[in-house]
Amino acid sequence: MDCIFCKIVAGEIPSKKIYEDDHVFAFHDINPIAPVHALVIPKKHIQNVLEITPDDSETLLKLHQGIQHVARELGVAESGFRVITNTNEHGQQTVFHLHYHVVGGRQLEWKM
Ligand code: D5M
Repeated sequence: MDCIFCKIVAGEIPSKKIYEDDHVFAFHDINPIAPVHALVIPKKHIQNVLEITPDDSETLLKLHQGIQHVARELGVAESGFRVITNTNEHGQQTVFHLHYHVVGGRQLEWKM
């Protein structure tokens, strides 16, 4: 499958890894929008939130535990951070492998 994030999980494309377990891979975004900008992804290829099924319940829990780990590891758990998953065209999704952006390290605003 020609998916850049599957290739990162497989180690075929280099990444700055933060965390990995049996279900989840986390790494620094190549184009950060804040001092902390990580991506937390399932190892399983899921296109986006619209494709999550009940079979993915364990993966979803592990993804959220991965987010917790990344937030603590990168020092933003106390100060706060934002979790974003862009979906399809209006959401400006560019990589069609489910991923959660973990963004923080500065005061964020809520403007679109
Ligand atoms: O976000 C896709 C995100 O993926 C975007 O912020 C850039 C990031 N990206 C793309 N390629 C790489 C590699 N090779 N390493 C790290 N980060 C990467 P979206 O929500 O789909 O717009």
